Amino acid sequence: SWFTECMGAGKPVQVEARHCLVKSCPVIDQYLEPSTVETVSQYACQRRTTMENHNQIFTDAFAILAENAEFNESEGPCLAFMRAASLLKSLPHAISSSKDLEGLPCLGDQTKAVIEDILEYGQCSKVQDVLCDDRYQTIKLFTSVFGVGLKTAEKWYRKGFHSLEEVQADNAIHFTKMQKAGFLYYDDISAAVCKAEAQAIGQIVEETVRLIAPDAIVTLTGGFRRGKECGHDVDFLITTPEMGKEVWLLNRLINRLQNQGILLYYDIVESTFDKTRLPCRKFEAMDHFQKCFAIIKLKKELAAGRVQKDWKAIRVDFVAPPVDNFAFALLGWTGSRQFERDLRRFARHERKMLLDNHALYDKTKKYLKKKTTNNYLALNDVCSDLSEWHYKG
Ligand code: DCT
Ligand code: MG
Repeated sequence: SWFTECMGAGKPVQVEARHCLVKSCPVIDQYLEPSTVETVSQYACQRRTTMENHNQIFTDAFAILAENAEFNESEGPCLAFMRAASLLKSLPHAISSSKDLEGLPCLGDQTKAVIEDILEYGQCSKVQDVLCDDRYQTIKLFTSVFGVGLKTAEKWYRKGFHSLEEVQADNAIHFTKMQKAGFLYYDDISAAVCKAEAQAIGQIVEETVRLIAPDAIVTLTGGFRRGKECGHDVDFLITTPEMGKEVWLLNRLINRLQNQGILLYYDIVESTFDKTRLPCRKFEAMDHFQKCFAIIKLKKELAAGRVQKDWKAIRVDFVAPPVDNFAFALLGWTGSRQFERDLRRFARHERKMLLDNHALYDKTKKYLKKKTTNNYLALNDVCSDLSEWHYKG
């Protein structure tokens, strides 16, 4: 009944219950095109996804297979598993038989076989094989160190190392400043950051920024903005109403945190923001804003769980976009990865536009939309149905 209600009277639509997403919401429905309500969209940005995952048994399996494919640099399979996981997370019910998969997008033979295995045996042998795989286990361990990417992890694995102790004991390895911090604070930063800890860090950042620039904008982003209960870091966007002052603000913030004695590590990545070289066409390319990857001390009283020392080390990312690009930076840094990927794909294929963390570009007009207001309008067009529910979900 909710479906006919939102489709309007006199327009009966036949759709099977298993393909409906969530209950009608007037705020959302006015933006949704009939086709997106009728079927499950292939785009994550067109699917209502809440924090309630009814298919965790499958999505956990896909996460492992995707990670393993990433470690093997098998881009196609990695993407396929991530897409399948994202799709299953949006379903308002648990998959209980292979019949439930009929008509769903983003599922190929391989992903369906995984689901069928789990339905039949409670687990998937492919996933079990990955979990027992020496290379997977070791690469996972090595890449869990802050500052260690796939290339470095592979190098260490090829040297025959299997533990962090073995790696650290090798005098021939030169560790970057980031990796040294990664090893030093490994126990703390490999533990999840919970919402209360993120909020406590947010308060410190907010208060410190206010002392520097009372009119500055500080926004918690990343997984915590999506409502996640825990994450691996805390992400912030900071900017000033005055264009160009944001870099100064970020530098001052870092100085102040350092003076407070709570900055354990920081790495400022200078802005390479060059409007003449936009749009950035590389799909997963990072943006060009000034940013800082940091590790901050959070007092024991504010940290969740058992902490041996007086403080817990927390990974924090700061990004400082110019205020004109703030909306796009916020959209890009809110995530999830799959949501961002699909939002860009949707903009490109369905709206003939290019979206990145800096702006939205109209491909048909072949120029960068100059006025920020235009960008905001265009952005609204692409993801009008997004702000109201995705981030609140
Ligand atoms: N992001 C992206 N593409 C990537 C990496 C990141 O679009 N390849 C965006 C989406 C999320 C945001 O940046 C912040 O990144 P993370 O902190 O890595 O992600 P998260 O969703 O906040 O996850 P976590 O809770 O583990 O921190
Ligand atoms: Mg994060």
